[in-house]
Amino acid sequence: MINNLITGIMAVWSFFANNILTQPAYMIGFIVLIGYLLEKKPWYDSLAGFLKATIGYMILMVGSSGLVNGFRPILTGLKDRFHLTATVIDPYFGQNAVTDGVMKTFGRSFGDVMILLLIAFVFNILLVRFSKYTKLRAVFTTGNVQVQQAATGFWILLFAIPSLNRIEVLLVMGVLLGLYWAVGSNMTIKPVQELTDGGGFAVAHQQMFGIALVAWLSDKMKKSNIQKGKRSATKLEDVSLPGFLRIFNENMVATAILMFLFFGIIMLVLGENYFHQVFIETKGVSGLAKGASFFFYILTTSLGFAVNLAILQLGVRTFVGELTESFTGISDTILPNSVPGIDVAATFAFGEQNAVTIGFLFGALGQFLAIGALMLFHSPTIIIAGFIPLFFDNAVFGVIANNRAGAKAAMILPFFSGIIQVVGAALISTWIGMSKFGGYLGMFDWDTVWPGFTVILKYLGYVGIVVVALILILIPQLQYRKDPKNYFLMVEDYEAYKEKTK
Ligand code: ASC
Repeated sequence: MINNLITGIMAVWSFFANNILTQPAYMIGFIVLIGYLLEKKPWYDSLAGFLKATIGYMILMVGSSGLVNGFRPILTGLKDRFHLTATVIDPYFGQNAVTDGVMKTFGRSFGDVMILLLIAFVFNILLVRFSKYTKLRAVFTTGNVQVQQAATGFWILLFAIPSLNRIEVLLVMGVLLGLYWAVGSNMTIKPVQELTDGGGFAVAHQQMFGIALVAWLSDKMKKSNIQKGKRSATKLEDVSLPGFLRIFNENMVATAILMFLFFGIIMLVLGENYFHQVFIETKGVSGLAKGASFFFYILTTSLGFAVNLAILQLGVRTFVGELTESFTGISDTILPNSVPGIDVAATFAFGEQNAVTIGFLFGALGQFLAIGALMLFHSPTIIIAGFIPLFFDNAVFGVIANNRAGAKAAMILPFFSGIIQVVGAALISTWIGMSKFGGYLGMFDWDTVWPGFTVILKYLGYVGIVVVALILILIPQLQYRKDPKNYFLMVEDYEAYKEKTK
């Protein structure tokens, strides 16, 4: 009887997880639908909202996967072209490395992802349901990255405390991940609300502590500028370029020129022949056909960056309004004082567009310097820059830094982030033994915060689990204590919040 019940629950959950949770477009669509139904909107308006939100999110994914599919092969091409044994930092490579290596390394297989997601997701919702005590205000809805994080978290836990049995691993990881999702996305609320002028969402992705850190450092930079008697720092949008450089003020033009230079150089280094080879290997799906112009191939590829960015932003504009409006249905009833946490790419439609490009390029500069240093010092693990950490982490850091402290911060902070990503990923992936399997998740929090947790778990064992959980539980309490009066107002009514904190 009980067994049947559990099987039934798991079947329903698997259906939900496979078709909705890990397909964030539907996840966001259904959140909008439920929100409108709770607001008692007519069914046809609710349906329209569901469709608009789902389609908008799908458009966002077209842009974001267009970027990833177009530019990931160019970066990983460096590995093939120069026959390097290297670890690629990319969430999908990281997930494959777990699938491939976890049996060989620990004699375990990772078959319980869905159960782990269930525990973590439900725990996240409960933490927000009891926001009065937990001070947590955001629900993580980005299912595609939840799976990647669950896989890497599974590896980290087995590495740190190998004596845990199957059920214990699931429970411990479920609680720690659920806490990380709730606490991390909660930390992004203030910078994201300020960036979007009350957009009513948080970031639920892989650089949430990074966003909070960048916001904090930007504010420090701004303050020290003001103390030094300078006016507040110039934002990218206010930089007035002289003469012909004016064309860089136009975001599409700036992106096109900068990406042409950036990817043009890398593609020249890879060489025309390399792309002919790709053409043959992929049976013409990508790469350069014999006889076609290499110059125009480079141009088309580079312009594709601006194209995909524009698509991505259109997607965000399509769904964000629906999400903001409908979510009050949820935050007025079942989850008071809450916002949805969504894909980081949503932030790229706000603030200064050139900050996206600047963040990416300065992150790349930092990463390439750090990779050069790894080679110079004969590091046992060489890292290959993956497009996803390079772009999605550093672009949001650029946007947030520019929004709070201006152009200089939008260059300096992503630059250091690039260095940290490479060094952090090299250290952690070597230590826990993932580098051997060719990939590591490599996003900012997983190069900084999670390595820190790994040290605690490895050296304190069971006590370490409690310590990590306590650290996470404490963070929102400290945030709350800094401004108890406005802490919840910031998500309940942003206009009123602005009035009161002016
Ligand atoms: C990730 C990941 C992706 C992208 C995408 C960005 O971490 O796994 O597919 O970033 O979410 O829009």
